Amino acid sequence: MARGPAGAAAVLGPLLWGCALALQGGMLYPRESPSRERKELDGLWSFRADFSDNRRQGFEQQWYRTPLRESGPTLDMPVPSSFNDVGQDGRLRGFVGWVWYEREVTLPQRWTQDLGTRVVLRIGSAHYYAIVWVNGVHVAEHEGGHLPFEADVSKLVQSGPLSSCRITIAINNTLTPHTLPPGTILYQKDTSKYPKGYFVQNTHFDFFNYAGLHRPVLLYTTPTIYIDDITITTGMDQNTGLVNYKVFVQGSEHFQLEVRLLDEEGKVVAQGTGGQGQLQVPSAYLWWPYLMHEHPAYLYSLEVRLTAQTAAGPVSDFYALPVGIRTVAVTENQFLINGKPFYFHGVNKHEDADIRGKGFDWPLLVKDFNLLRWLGANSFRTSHYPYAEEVMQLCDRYGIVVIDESPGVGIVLTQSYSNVSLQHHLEVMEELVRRDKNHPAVVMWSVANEPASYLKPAGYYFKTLIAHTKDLDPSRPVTFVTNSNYEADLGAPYVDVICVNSYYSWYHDYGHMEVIQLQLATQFEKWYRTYQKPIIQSEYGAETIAGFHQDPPLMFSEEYQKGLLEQYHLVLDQKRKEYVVGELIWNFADFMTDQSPQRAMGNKKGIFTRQRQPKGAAFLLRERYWKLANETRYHGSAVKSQCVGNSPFTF
Ligand code: GCB
Repeated sequence: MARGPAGAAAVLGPLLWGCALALQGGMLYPRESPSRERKELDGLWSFRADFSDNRRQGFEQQWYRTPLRESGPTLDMPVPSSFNDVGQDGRLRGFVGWVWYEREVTLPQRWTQDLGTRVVLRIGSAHYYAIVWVNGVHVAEHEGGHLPFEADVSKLVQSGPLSSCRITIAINNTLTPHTLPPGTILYQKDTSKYPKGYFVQNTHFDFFNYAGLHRPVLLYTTPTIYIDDITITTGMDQNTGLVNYKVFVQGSEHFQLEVRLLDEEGKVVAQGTGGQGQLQVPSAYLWWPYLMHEHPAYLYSLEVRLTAQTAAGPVSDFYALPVGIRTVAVTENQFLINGKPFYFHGVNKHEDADIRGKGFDWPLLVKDFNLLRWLGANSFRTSHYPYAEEVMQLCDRYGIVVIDESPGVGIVLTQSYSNVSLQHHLEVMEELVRRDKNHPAVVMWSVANEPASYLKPAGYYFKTLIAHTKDLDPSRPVTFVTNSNYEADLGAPYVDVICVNSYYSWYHDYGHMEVIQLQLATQFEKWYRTYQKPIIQSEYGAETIAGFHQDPPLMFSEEYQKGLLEQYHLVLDQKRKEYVVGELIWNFADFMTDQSPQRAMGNKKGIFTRQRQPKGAAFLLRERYWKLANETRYHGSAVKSQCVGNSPFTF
């Protein structure tokens, strides 16, 4: 990578606050600007699943070489969407192996003829392993189903007379002990019971392994000398907001950079030059969580302008990044945002809905945020993998605080603690931090959910993983979510906040709500006594079939869900006065899982149905969350009186 004139420390290179990353380049969200264009490729793609016995026919016959329709029959497949639930072929729903997507794109003439234009293909997420060709030429490979990746395709689209290009993406959803999440393929060899070659995919997590192109695919342009990445951290000095920036440039060593910070009215409040610096904003408006302040989620805009001289003439690139000024800190018994105690009253979610599976969908997303705000939820955890970038953007805009979780769910096999697995997990954290580091809504990283953290190698694994994550981003606390016993947990010594899941009177002592208070209080006391760290009840809940009623309550009825929640709340109300800093219900909505005798068409612990209709518990939680909001709201003086943010989401 090149270095700019602003000084070696200033810019460039895969360095984020001093820790060597394996990753090359940035992953800025593609935004339109005077120097950048976008072309969305959502819609219908051609599709074929490779049902051959070894699932490799597509490679043997090189399906990427010619249009997919020439190598066999194709289906219409919507993008973004999971492929599993859109068809009528039962074999496709549970398909394991390679599927092939293809799309022909017509490009604007300037993109194919102007050699000063860089054309980039960006895939928001392809679950799980993806190989990409453009016009039959291999351009990218990516492992991991929840984070974006890109390929510079300029040379390919600018090399011939064609004004169109053919994009082929092969995706494999197989999970192995070394993928994240891990899984195993079980071959059944007993031919008296199973047909020849029979295998199934086993996983150790509780959601359906939907697959396909789950998030937007697009082409975008930049100039050939371009802003590759920006890293922001923020702070406060009395009333002055501090915005530390680093800008990373690619394509030349000779350029100038100007940065300007604009408030919500478009007024410039600070400016600077060079690839690194600190902007000072007198009387800054802080980014506050929803319901913590009258004007939550105040966002400035950091405008970065790059100019360079080339033999062909001047080049400029322009990128605008939303910036929220806020601080995060953790004490022995508090979680602080802008120096004030913050109590998480929120949910755990899934990216999950009828038909589209994990496919990104704007109406669904906006509905979910409207429900969160109705509920009085101020936060959620991205259980159990990173969510779409557009979700994180809405969190920034609405003030919904996020615990950003990696796909490290179901790490229970010894093999999944090997060096190969750890290396991949480290890389995933690098990709996640690179993508989400600038979101003010993200206040903590979660490296995993319910790993077998009592296994011997777990101590080294989590020590390394958490240390690396802190090196990548010293500005945020790090956790992982545990369900193990406080004294057996080998990862807990390394986390900043204890996040603990428990299901009293559901998976244990089922039907006996009378034990909840005692068991929950004991849980909190033991964890706190051992570690003296703030605790979040990161999951609790009960399976509930909407419309099942039983009084006195029985399991699976709406009354039982409410009753169980109420028992938890009694203890949470005591312990939040001491060191409990949050409660996240499991789950926001019902969601699809693998088929099993324990699951009736998926997990039904939602307080909303999968179609986002409330169960009785949603009203109970709504009353509680609004009460908590009114109790914990910050009635600050200085900052409050200066805030003029125009966010409509006041209360
Ligand atoms: C858990 C898991 C979550 C499951 C949930 C349940 O502890 O973290 O993924 O869905 O329990 O309902 O069993």
